[in-house]
Amino acid sequence: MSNPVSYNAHGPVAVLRIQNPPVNALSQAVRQGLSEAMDRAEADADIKAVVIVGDGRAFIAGADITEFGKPPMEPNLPDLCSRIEASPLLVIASMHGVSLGGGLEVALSAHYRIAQPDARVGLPEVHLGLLPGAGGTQRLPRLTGAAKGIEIMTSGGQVKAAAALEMGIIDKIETGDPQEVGLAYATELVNSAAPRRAVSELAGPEAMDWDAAYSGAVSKARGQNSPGAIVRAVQAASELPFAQGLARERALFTELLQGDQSKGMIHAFFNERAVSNLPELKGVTPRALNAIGVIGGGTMGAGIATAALLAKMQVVLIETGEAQASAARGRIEGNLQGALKRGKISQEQYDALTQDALVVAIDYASLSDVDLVIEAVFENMDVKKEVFGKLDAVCKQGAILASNTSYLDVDEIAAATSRRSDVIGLHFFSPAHVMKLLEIVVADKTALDVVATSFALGKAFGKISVRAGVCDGFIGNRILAVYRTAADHMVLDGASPYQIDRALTDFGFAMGPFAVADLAGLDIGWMTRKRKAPDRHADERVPTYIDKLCEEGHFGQKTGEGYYLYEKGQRASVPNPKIPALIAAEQADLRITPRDFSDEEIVRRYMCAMVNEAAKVVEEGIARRPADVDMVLLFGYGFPRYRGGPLKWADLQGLDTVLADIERYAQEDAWFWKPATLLKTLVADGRNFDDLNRAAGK
Ligand code: T1G
Repeated sequence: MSNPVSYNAHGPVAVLRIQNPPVNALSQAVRQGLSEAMDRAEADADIKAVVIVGDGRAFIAGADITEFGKPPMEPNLPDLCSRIEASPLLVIASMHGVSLGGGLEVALSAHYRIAQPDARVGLPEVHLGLLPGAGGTQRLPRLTGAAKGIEIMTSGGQVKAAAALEMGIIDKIETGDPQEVGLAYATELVNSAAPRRAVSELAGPEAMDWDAAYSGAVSKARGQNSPGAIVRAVQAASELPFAQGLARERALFTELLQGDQSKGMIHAFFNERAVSNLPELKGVTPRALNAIGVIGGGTMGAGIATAALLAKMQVVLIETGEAQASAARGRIEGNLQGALKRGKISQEQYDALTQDALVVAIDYASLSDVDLVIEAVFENMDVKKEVFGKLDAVCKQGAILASNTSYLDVDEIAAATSRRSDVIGLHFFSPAHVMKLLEIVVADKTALDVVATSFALGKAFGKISVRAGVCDGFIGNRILAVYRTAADHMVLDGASPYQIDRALTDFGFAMGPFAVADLAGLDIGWMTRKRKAPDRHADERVPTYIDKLCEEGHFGQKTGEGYYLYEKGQRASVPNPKIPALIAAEQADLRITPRDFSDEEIVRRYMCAMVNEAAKVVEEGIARRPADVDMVLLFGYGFPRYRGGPLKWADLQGLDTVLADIERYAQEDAWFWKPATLLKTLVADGRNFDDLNRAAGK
């Protein structure tokens, strides 16, 4: 392995250039290279200053996350930072692109920091379930003050150069080649006999009400540990001498690194990237994607059209009539107004998108030149087949025909066309221009370049795209149906929907299953139960108490009444007093004597049902890898990121304990709790889901 840190003396200034593509992560070789280069500079009497600069697109993106979980390798980053800071030479960091995590910590251990105007700095360790572990919690607040330092570290956000200059994180902004800019600054400092400025020698940050800050961070963190730990580390910076504060930081960092939450979040970090890297697509060229057709301008269609417009594509949206077309345009403009308000687009971009890029029509002939069409009409197979037949007739050769169906058989839809290899499923989640998840449903005959084009579309839309096979509900909705049923079974057996919702939000879900049902619309579950009724197995327990509410026309938030009552426009969660009686009536019909459930049992059953069905989804090849299921649940179903996803959670619990519980539950209900074969095989072999992820490769 060649040394990733080059050393070049320019008069009295030594340039240390890090070359570790793609983002100059601080691997062991980089750390060692920096340490040796500092030794070399200090051994040369002619050298008065050192410039540290990154090659390529970034200064340094942080510690090398691939090293986490492996035995630590010297030199460790905190010691390297202290070593750099202690140098008798002037040390200058010349920053460009991103300087994140350990990268900013290296820069903070320098004596001066200069940056390009478009450079960004940050300490995003909180997104990995960690805190800055190389002095960041001690040095940053010495420059920014405690409150600002806590805000930067608990948000994990990136700070633009101008703001960083304002806060004192950097000393100067200069446009130019980062190495030249760094050299010029170093020369200026040497010539002016500028003093060494060790940040660690600055006074600690001001005191504050640390317990209030701590509980504030904890309450916002929804169960994640690192924000609270960050506050305690900054408190140490304020109350202890630097060395002791550093030791406190190290202890807090080590505790987080050894905990499950950082394992879950690092799993999420790597797999949200890996999930779209399908080996079978290597070398496959996607088709052109300049103009997109959308069929249907309801919430989903308008959201998809918005996502395409924001991805700088031409959009032709088809509706059934002038009034519907006008309403669809209104929805899209409303979505874009939101993007305008959030600063994602400028006014002139808004005008260009709505006046030039978007065409809303009622004649399918307008689609004759689009590269790909996404159908987002009513979830009815006959309607979809009719639409695809018309698309097949008007779209150009090579145009891709995609359905946004959330559960219907894409093979059957494809069969309604003469171009089955050009048909695919693109399952967006509402609102389609906001939700990150896109399930790419690959049908039997779908061509590989159509799959590649769909992943290219997902990337252009900024989505986390996951490959799914064809089955009822694909990956996410199929698993949702099962863990939702587990919750319904617990209601019939005695747990209240409100206790279940609370137990699961305490576990880390954004919302519990009954609040989600109210949000999505109780009519959806009602229609699904009616649709599946003909195929229902005799042993299947299907609660029907909520259907009584649907028969009265109460569908949740959209009608103001569901499991909860919603004052006009409120999202208040006031339990609906009708529900307990409906449950009691069904329990009486089924001669069930309700029993108590602990929150722990509720979470355990809910998670075991999710893991069991997820294992079946992997076993059947509907999902390519266990990590793909994890990404679906994280990005489409509000699963807590710091748990990494249901199958990562199961690995961390121990698959043998999960299987043991499922087998115990199966004694009550053998049909619902039939253990997944894959789960039994993994336990028998002493393997886990991550072993399957590694075997499937990137
Ligand atoms: N370590 C290892 N690999 C990394 C990496 C890192 N820190 N950052 C990115 N990569 C890989 C990534 O997996 C992908 O690989 C490729 O680089 C391009 O990334 C002690 C403990 C820097 C803003 O959390 O936020 O320092 O998929 O696709 O969209 O206190 O990557 O190509 O094989 O994301 O242009 C703190 C994490 C670490 C920054 C670039 N730092 N990275 O985004 O490209 S912990 C971070 C990012 C730490 C110290 C603590 C982004 C990016 P592949 P990409 P991008």
